[in-house]
Amino acid sequence: PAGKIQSLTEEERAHLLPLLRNAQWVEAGARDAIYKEFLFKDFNQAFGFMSRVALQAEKMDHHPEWFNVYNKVQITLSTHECGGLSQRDITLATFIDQASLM
Ligand code: H2B
Repeated sequence: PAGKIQSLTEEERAHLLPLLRNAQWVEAGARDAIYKEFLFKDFNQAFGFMSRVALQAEKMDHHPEWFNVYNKVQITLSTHECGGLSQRDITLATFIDQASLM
């Protein structure tokens, strides 16, 4: 990947975090990260979702931290390279929300 990944600026956060909160993403406790829980009908639906996200994560070279039990998927997004939230997390969160509706 070309260039250093920058953490979101205060201005970007002020704009983006309310939009993410509207979509049920929350700031993840002590870390500069965002978190959301997804519930599906069953494991098959949950794993189909995870498969779509996994393919996109590989394309982006940006990967979720996630935990799955049956129909529940808990996801945390942050960028290791900048030690916090970057535009990549916002892009992946937007994809994940779309993928959860398919
Ligand atoms: N995923 C996330 N969420 N943050 C990163 O900083 C990151 C990643 N870096 N996936 C990538 C892979 C890096 O480790 C590899 C070597 O490109």
